[in-house]
Amino acid sequence: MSELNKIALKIISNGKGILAADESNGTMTKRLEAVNVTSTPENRLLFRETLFSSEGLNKYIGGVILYDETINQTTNFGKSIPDLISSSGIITGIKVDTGAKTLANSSEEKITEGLDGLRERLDKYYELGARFTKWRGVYAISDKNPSKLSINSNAHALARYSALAQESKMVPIVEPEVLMDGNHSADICLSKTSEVIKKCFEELTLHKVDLSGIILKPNMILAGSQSRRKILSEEVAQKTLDCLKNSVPNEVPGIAFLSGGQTEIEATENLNLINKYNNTNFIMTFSYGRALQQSALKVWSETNKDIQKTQNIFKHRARMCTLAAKAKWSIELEN
Ligand code: 5MM
Repeated sequence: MSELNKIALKIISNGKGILAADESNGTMTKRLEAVNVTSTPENRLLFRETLFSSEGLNKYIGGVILYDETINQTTNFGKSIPDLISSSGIITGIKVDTGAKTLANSSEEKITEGLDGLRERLDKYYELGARFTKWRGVYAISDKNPSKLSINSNAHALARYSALAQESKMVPIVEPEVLMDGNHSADICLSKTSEVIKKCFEELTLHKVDLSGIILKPNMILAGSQSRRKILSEEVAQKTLDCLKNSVPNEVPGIAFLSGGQTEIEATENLNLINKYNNTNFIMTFSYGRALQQSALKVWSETNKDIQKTQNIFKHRARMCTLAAKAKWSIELEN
């Protein structure tokens, strides 16, 4: 078993998942302002520090993905954030892309940037304590998109990033996110997502990436958020499994889904059913941002930043997701 494979398994085994707390400052500002909190470095740190110091979090969370600002911050008790995370037995991860920019010659689409100087940045993050990394390619569905150009160029970037991350002894999370926005059907989402994931693995293979030392972070197969042809959770699970069975090589140890704008309960229920019907060798778990933090952020803002209440809500969500990753969740447990 390679070192990278061991790290990947440590992050996602036994129902554990990943907390995606890697919102860039722009996104975090939107999240904080939505609950009437001013987005300052201190407030961003305070909320995240509250989550990361929740007692017993390591029963549910195997890895936390940070943003560059956070990995360089020190808690109000004088501990560095990576030290706080590793002292509770959780592995520190870091988002290393620098964001999705307009793709030349396909102006409605995005290409994720961040390859220039990446090798040097990776070394710095390893020194700070990171042992896994994340890069997100983003694809929107419309009549003609995602185009071949965006599928090929984002897959190429994901592969070059992954090879560099592994060279620096860190596990790459490969995140090709086909967005929920739009009125497309679930079947269109299935065919586009399959095409995107297959191209990613073609490029990862070409770039000699060790597939046993990555984690795939895909979207689930859903109808577009403006579609009137919504499908039931059972179908979401079956279509998601069909997609992954046909597009992900067997060497990949695990798949950690993004929530992508689903509600907390939807993201939990769908993951539970995916695990109930899982007929693959892949570990199927979560790498949620909004579906782990939304209620906690609301309570934090409404209770004048009450640490205990915020941690209780957050740990409840993390526990529910862990139960879903073991196919042991039910709606009754929510109360
Ligand atoms: C946490 O949000 C990440 C994106 O942040 P920026 O857009 O600010 O760079 C995102 O990549 C996230 O990790 C995944 O999309 C999963 O988050 P959700 O909320 O979709 O589960």
